[in-house]
Amino acid sequence: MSINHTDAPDDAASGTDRRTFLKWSAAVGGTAALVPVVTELGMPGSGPAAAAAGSAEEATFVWSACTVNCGSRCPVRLQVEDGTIVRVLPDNTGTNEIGSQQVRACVRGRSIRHRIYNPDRLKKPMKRKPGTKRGDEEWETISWDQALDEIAEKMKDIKARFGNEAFYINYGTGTLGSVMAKSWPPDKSPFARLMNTWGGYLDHYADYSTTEITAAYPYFYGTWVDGNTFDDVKNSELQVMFGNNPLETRMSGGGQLLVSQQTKVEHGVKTIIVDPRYSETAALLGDEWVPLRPGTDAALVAGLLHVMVTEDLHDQEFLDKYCVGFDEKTLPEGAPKNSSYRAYLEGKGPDTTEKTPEWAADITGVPASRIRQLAREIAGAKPCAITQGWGPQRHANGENSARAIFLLAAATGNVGVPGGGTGAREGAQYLSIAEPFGSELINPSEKIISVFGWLDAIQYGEQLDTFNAGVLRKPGPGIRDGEVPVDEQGNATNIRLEVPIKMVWQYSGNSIVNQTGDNNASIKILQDDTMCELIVVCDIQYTVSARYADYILPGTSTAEEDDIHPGENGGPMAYGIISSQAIEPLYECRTVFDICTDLADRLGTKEKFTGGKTREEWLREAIKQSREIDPELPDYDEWKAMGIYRRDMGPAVSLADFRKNPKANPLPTPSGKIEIYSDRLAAMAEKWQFGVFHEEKAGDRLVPLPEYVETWEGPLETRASEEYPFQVIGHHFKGRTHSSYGNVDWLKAAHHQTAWINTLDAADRGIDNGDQVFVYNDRGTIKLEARVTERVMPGVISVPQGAWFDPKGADEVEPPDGANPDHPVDVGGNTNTLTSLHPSALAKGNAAHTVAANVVKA
Ligand SMILES: Nc1nc2c(c(=O)[nH]1)N[C@H]1C(S)=C(S)[C@@H](COP(=O)(O)OP(=O)(O)OC[C@H]3O[C@@H](n4cnc5c(=O)[nH]c(N)nc54)[C@H](O)[C@@H]3O)O[C@H]1N2
Ligand SMILES: Nc1nc2c(c(=O)[nH]1)N[C@H]1C(S)=C(S)[C@@H](COP(=O)(O)OP(=O)(O)OC[C@H]3O[C@@H](n4cnc5c(=O)[nH]c(N)nc54)[C@H](O)[C@@H]3O)O[C@H]1N2
Ligand code: SF4
Ligand SMILES: [Mo]
Repeated sequence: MSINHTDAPDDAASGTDRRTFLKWSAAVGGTAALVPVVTELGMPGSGPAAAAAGSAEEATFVWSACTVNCGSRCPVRLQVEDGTIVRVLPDNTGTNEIGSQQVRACVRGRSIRHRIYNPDRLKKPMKRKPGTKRGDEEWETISWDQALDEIAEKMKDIKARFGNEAFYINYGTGTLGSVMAKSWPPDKSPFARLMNTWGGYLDHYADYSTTEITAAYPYFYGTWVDGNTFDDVKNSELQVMFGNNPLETRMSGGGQLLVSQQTKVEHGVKTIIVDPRYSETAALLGDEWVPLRPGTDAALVAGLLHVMVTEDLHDQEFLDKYCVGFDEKTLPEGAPKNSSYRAYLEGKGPDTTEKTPEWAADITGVPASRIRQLAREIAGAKPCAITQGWGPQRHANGENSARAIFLLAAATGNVGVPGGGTGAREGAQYLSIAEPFGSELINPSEKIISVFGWLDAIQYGEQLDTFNAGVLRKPGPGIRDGEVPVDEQGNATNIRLEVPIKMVWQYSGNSIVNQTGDNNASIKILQDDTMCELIVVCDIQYTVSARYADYILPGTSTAEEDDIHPGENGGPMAYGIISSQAIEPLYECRTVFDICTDLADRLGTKEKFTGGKTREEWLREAIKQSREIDPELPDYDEWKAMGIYRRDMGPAVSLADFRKNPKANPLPTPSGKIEIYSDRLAAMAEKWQFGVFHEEKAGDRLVPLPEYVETWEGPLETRASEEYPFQVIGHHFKGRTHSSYGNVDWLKAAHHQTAWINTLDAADRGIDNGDQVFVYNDRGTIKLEARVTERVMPGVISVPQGAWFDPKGADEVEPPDGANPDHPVDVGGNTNTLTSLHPSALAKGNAAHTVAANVVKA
């Protein structure tokens, strides 16, 4: 077998001997500096020549990968000495050219050794001590046999009393970049396969990244569509990015960071960033920054289109031919008079307000003169690349922000042409990698809940239905992701849950507490173990979520197993990585495949679960099946020896076929066209119920147009509030991938957790850069360092999301005057101590960037 590492143990499966155990203990016990660290600055040669020539050097390294969910995917070369990883090096193959680019790991991947050998690594199975509460953190260390016996018994009992839809796989993306260790999508994960052998489970739709936009898509484009790839911006006259920050959120050297930046360097296309924050992308790619209040993109778009329509700068021909509902004449049959977008702009709609630039300026904070200038510039640039990141949609009105930005691309005729785009996030090319292990067995349960609805499903179970909580049917023939099913007359149909969630399985995710929303409220729901009876966390670190588990199962990291990793977001370059096991599993850690196999054994479905294959045989089967679809792919052994395989597939222009011939290539909307006015949303608005599980608030309504909807804790509410006058957003941050890498010493030292606050706001409150501040609202209080900066607009605070929740009682840290004294102070500075469990209107999604709060000096 031609694998390229000589140091990986031959007896990898045989467990831990005492000698290597001691070495690991030294490496993780806060004494990592004892491990020889070779300087990583003098990088060995790069490029294809070095790769071909450097076989002696190569033999020292094992190809592994960073699999966390940062929207990129990187190979790392691990130098292993005597069973220990001593050094981490990035990809040294590929070139500097877009299309064959070197996929260099970012600062996080380069510090992966500190995550693998972290003092927080889980070592043995643990059980919550009887008589203690979830979160008390009193544990008994138990054997694997005891853990799996007890979990299996409890599962059988829950199944007997409630059936299979009482089992839920919680959101978790820590290993979404793998095939056999896959944590997302949940239906392709090993525990899903196990549940599919045993009667199924309750699944969820969408994800915490994109809930609102996922629900918006069916009602605009009919289905998910990407934007054009970033390299296609070379064909643009202008690039406008709404809340899109690839330089921080796609940080692989082979990812969109490289593609967007290199395209800018080579072609110099003017780039405008619309973001409340002067992001890394604004700093390094942008020529101009347009700061706006969070959650107001739809108002800005209305102001821009008002100017364009008034000055006849928009693309009326495109709207007439390809779209429904911009004008009265293209409204669907039965739509009320004055329900078109034009009527909305002109103030003829129900709100009777003209959407002048002055109107938009008041809401967005962007001056009217700037809106006029921007409208003329965007309309005059033929073509213009308009993209959005997912910050604008992770809001209480995010479905509408997403549709509004799509609309801007459509109304300027930029959809489906080179240099243009759909207004969605940039696209990328992918290899087709088959995943037979994850996709072969089907979940018999048809019902799915919103990814954010699981805490409601624990509390209210059988009361949840389509209209009050967004319970949907699994996508399949005729049902698109995120879409409400309709009957033969086209009316939305209602689906109801039958039982509450009784078991939560959390694998490779930190979304029990920390990543979901409202930490204090979530904990309260979870601490009542008569509701959710069983919580099992399988991870590699003792995470915040693990604190609230009943059983903790220590898993293996990517370095401790072989796997396949489909590449992500390489722009025109598709790629994939096959990683090799570099070290033996640490402590008593086991692969999730082995864990689920032994659990399946106890549930009587082992044969079905393994399908008669070992983990490695499944990996080989995946590549074998992939090669049946795409014979050019290397075979398993060849690929494993190379580590990374790449292919230049060229730029992608989204919806080019539709643009060329809309009759032959209709969109999957009922009209076959782009639906600016959605009659399905109009019909659903009549049936949708609010206020059943969460108090009804401003913004709880469905609207057929992509209009601006003012919401709870939106810009107008905060502006008028003395109690909570700030809008708090939580950007994705280079110091972590969510909470992953959040416990790495190097990264914590390099990237402090800070609250960004504008210089003027700070001066008003006597806050200096580096001061400790409290940020609080009625749901919670965080304490962290202030970063006083002009890089965030006044009235907005940005706290990087994903920090580890670290609550301290009043005896340790006294909360500030005005804060809710019932809550502890989170000195970790986790954004979800402040966010709400109130879902967005259509998606029932996490409105993570919609938060009102106050800030005071500590
Ligand atoms: N306030 C706020 N909240 C948010 C967001 C926001 O913008 N604001 N963003 C949301 C988004 S977009 C997302 S995607 C979610 C992400 O939420 P999660 O998917 O929960 O992400 P992580 O916190 O990274 O959790 C990943 C877990 O995987 C584990 N892991 C990492 N590597 C390995 C491995 O090799 N093996 C195993 N077995 N486990 C591993 C890590 O230890 C970690 O506990 O957060 C959401 N939460
Ligand atoms: N380094 C790093 N990279 C990551 C992640 C990470 O945790 N760390 N997470 C990954 C994951 S899972 C995801 S889903 C993506 C997330 O990618 P995004 O969702 O695009 O990231 P965010 O930081 O939430 O938002 C992007 C930008 O939108 C801005 N923004 C917030 N609200 C608004 C608004 O209302 N309007 C406008 N115009 N802008 C707004 C923010 O200031 C931010 O600069 O990132 C991925 N990449
Ligand atoms: S965090 Fe993302 S960009 Fe950084 S090394 Fe890992 S996969 Fe690559
Ligand atoms: Mo995400």
